[in-house]
Amino acid sequence: MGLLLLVATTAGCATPLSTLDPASSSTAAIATLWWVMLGGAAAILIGVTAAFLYSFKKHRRREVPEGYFLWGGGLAFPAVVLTALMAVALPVGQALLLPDEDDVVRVEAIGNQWWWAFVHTDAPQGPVHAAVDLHIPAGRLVEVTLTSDNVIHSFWVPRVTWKLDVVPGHSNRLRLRADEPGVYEGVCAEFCGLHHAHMPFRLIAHAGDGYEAYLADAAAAAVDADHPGATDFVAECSGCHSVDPLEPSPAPHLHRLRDRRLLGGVLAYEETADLRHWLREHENLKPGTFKPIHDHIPDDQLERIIGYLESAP
Ligand code: HEC
Ligand SMILES: [Cu+2]
Repeated sequence: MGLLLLVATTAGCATPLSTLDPASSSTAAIATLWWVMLGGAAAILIGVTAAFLYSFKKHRRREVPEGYFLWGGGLAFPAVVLTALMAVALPVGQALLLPDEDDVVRVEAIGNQWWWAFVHTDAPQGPVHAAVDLHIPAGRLVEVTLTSDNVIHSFWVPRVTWKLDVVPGHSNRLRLRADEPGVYEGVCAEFCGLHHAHMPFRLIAHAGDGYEAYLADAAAAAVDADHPGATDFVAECSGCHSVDPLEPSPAPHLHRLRDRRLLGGVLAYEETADLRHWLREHENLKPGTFKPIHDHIPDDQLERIIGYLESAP
């Protein structure tokens, strides 16, 4: 019965944010610890419930001496349980800190209100900037340096790594490794204001030399400067957004915008109409961000900008 209940409640656990569907050695260790704790807790629950029910029995053979409760229930029992738990948990904690290796890929993650910026600091052509999607090679050690210049965020990709706070004025370092190529969902795990829940990101782990190709592409992909929307973009948007991956951008980088699954972390981006909808309605879709309302931009100019952004390689 208990087993049935367990199966029923955990059957839905293979979701994109599930800690019970690990895709790395460190998250596998966390999942194991979780199962051990669940098993232990279930065993204790059964034991305590049985003792409780036994206490209702009318003709018990003898009274349980008080000392049993004090020394047994109060000291011996927790000592055994906590010692056992620690024996399991300590090695898990150790396993989370992946050892340093020579072959390490270094990236920076910057928490913003309310989106993530990423910098590939050791790209051959100089730092490559990106937003929302963090590309990495699968199977290799990645060291993420976490910083913020606003409030505290927390970087968490539940299937691949434990979470680590992103603290203003301080850099934290998190080592991670995705065992298999794939797209892994990430979230902010520390309340950071109004849109804390609206700053999802993706960890995209490439097979083979896909990561090197991504970096090379970023260098090669100069924006179509002849597009009629280019000057409009410069006039209205480039004060905050860049489309050149080789330069930093104070607001989300808009290079490869077409690859985004969501706009602003809130609106599904499937077709051009969605981008138009976001640019006209973002104050309703995600109120109170640091993005200005674009009401002063006439439709034809906005269309040119949209064409330019979607034309960018
Ligand atoms: C004053 C700075 C500023 C200007 C100017 C500005 N934006 Fe933004 N924009 C932002 C900020 C900040 C965000 C992130 C909002 C958030 O999600 O919290 C953003 C988000 C976006 C996004 C969503 C990006 C993503 O990662 O989902 C798009 C697309 C965008 N802006 C396009 C434009 C266009 C096109 C223009 C010019 C018409 C423009 N922006 C002008 C600040 C600006
Ligand atoms: Cu946050």
